[in-house]
Amino acid sequence: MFKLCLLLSRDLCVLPVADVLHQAIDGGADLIQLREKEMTPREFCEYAKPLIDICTSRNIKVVVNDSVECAMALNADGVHLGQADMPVRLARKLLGPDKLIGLSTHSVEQAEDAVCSGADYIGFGPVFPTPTKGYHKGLGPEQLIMVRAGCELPVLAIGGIDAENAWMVPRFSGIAVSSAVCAGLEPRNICLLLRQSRV
Ligand code: 3NM
Repeated sequence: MFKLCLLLSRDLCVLPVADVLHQAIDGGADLIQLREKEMTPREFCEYAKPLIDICTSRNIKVVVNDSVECAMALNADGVHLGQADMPVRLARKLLGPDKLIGLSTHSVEQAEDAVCSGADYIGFGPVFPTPTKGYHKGLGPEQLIMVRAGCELPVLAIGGIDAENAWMVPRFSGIAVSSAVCAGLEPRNICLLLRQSRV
C-alpha cells in the first residue's frame, strides 16, 4: 500500500513546513500524516487547511493524527489513531467506509488485534530508538516478521528510521518517518534515499 509516510510536525522542520511537504512529495512520500501535539484544535484547523490543500492538489493522501473531529471538519483523507484514542470501530462509524484509518501498534499482539478493528493499515514501532517520542529502546526490525505472520493489514514501520537504517526494515513493510525528513535541509533528497530502500 504506502511505501513512505511523512509524519509532518511543524516544530521539527528546519525549512518552512509547506516547503518540507512539497519536497517530501517530490521525493516520493505517498502518505502524509499531520502530527501536532501542542496545537489547540482551532490552531490546528487553521494550520492544517493549506497543507491538506497542497496534498489534495498533488493527489497525495493526507491523514490527521489523533483527531477524528478535525479530520472530518477538514475533509482530510482520514485519521491516524493511537491506542488511547477513539476506538477504530467508532471512528469508522463517524468517518464512513471510504476514509483511511490507521492505528499505531506497539506489540505483535496489538498488531494482531488491529485486524478485527477495521483499520486500513497499522503503524508498528518503535522499530529503532527515537527521541521524537522519547523511546530509548527499539523493538527491532525483525519483529516485523512476526507482525506479518499475524496481521494481514498493510504495515508502516515507524520510530527512528532514517536514510542509513531504512534498508534494515523488511521490504513488505512501508516506513513512516518524521525527524529524518522534517529536520533535514534537503527533505526531497532524504525521501529519495528512503524510497530507494523500498524497492
Ligand atoms: N510513533 P521519528 S515512533 C510518532 O512507535 C511515533 O508508534 C511511534 O518519529 C510508534 O521518525 C514515533 O522522528 C516517532 O523517529 C517517529
